[in-house]
Formats: sequence, structure tokens, C-alpha cells
Amino acid sequence: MKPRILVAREVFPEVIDRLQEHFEVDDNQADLVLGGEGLKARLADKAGALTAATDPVTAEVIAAAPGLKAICNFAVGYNNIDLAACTRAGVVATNTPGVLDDTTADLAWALLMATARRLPAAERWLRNGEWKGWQFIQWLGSDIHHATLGILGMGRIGQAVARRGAGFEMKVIYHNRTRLPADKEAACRARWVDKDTLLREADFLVLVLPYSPATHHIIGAAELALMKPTAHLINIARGGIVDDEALISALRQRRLSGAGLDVFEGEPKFNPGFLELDNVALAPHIGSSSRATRMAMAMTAADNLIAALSGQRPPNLLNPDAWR
Ligand code: 8YV
Repeated sequence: MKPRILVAREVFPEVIDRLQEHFEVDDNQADLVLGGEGLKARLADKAGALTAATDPVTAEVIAAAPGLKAICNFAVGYNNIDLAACTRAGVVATNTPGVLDDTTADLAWALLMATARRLPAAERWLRNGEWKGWQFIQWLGSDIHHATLGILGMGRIGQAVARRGAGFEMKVIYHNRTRLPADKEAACRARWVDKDTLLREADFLVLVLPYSPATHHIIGAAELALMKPTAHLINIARGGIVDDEALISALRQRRLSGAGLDVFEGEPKFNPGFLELDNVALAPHIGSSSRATRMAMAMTAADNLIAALSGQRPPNLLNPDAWR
């Protein structure tokens, strides 16, 4: 008999077809958000699951699934998974690093350019019929070319964001706990600086950090106060890394010029204060959302699950102790 697995969110039919070659699949093509209780109920008789960053794989969920062997996230971030609880229960967990780097870096740039040139507000103004005539001094934005691009968190996606800075002849600085080797710094034309210097010097600060208790509100009122009033903040990482209340206050008072945000605290709900601001570009967590990349993410998660449940070490194993 084939092992039974859950696919917790809607995925492309090709992914379900592939999984059905190996497993008895309980899918969720209706895309109901299962939440903790739903996951507990649907995972109880399963050997594995494909999960999204929206699925809370808590210790309680894991405890309710005695036959569970593998949780394969179709996301690079895995703050939705209690990794320690997985390891204790001998459940392997995997993510999808690499396949979404360029697509997510592209969105960082889309948000950066949108906030720099005030596109969302200008478009709303145009659509509202408020464009009565061209003016020389109208919708003045910030220059991107030759500005300083700052990156907090210099993993694969941070490096992809940095490399794109070359086309705009930007100065690139970054902060990361560990400094990159010289060849990678050279490929990104990036210079390591301490965090305060990064905050003080960046014209565009892009956040690309994983979310954890250690990075909760790593950008709050004190950090925002160090930034230039002409600077823009871009968050493509996770809500909770930024203190949204503090950010709204800085943007409202023009202590910060603008922000481009793909992620929010408590999403899909978010602080309604953002809607009152005309100096933000907002997106509904679509960093990796191109068809090709979402397909690659789901197929990578499927590869991990197929490996894990057939006794092979999954390529993107997060908790080697569970494998042992
Ligand atoms: C996901 C992401 O699409 O990979 C991540 O960590 O944030 C996105 O690429 C999203 O989290 C849904 O799983």
C-alpha cells in the first residue's frame, strides 16, 4: 500500500499527479486554510505532508500524527514549523532553498522602484482622474541610480538583490552575522558594514532575514530613527521582523521617505495604518510568485517528500538529527 500524504494547500495539478505516482494523496485543491485544528485532523493518519508557510506545524500538530515521518515546506522560510518538536518526534523537515532566489530578488526590486518613484500613489491619482496637466514639479521621486543599496541578511536572496544593484551603478553595503567570502563580496560588489552603519548609510534598505525570536522587531523605532529621512525600507522577508506600528509612525511623519512591503505582522490581516499612507508600495506576500518558480518550489518539496518516505536523505533536510 502506498503511504498516505497530505498536500495542505492548493498546488498545480502536475504536482498532485507526480505525488500520486508514489503516494495516496489527500489534497486541498479547494485551498481551505486548515489552521492548527484542520492540520491535526488531516495529518492524524498521514506519513508525510507538503505544507506552506501559512500552515502552523506546531508541537501539538506533530503529537497528533503518530505515523508522521516528513514535513516538506514549499517555502524557503520555515518559521511555521516547530523544528525542535519535529526532531524530538523523529519527523524530518525540509524547505525549498535556491529555486526562488531570483524571483524573490526581482520583487524586492519591483518594490524598491515602486516606492522610489512613487508609482502606487501616482497611479491612484491618475486613475482617480486627478491628472489635469503635466507639471515640471510633479511627483518628484528618489533616484535609484548611484544611490546606496543596503542589505540586511546576505544569504542567497540578499546576494541576488545585491547583484542587481550593478545595473544601477549603486554602491552596495550589507550586514550579516557572518561576512561573505571575498569572491562572493566581489560578485555582489558589496562591502560588509556593522548594522548601525548600514542603517545610517543606506538610501534603500532591503530586509532579507529569516524570521525567528532573535529577529523579531529587529527594525523598530530606534533603528528607523538611525535611517536617513530620504531613505526607503523594503521588506521581502517576513512580517514581525519590522515593528509595523513604528514603521507607520516614521512614514507618517516623513522621518522615512517610503517603504515597499511584501510581508506584514499578522498577515493576511495587517495594520490599517498602511492604507492611509501615500508613501508605501504594498504587495500581498508574492515574492516567489511566478508560475515557473512556484512550480519549482512545489516540485522541490515533492522531491524531498518522495526521498524522505523512500528511505533516502531528502536534499533539503533542515534537521539532520531527525534523520539519524
Ligand atoms: C512562499 C516565502 O511562497 O519561501 C518563502 O519563505 O515567503 C514564499 O516564497 C510563501 O511563504 C508561501 O509558502
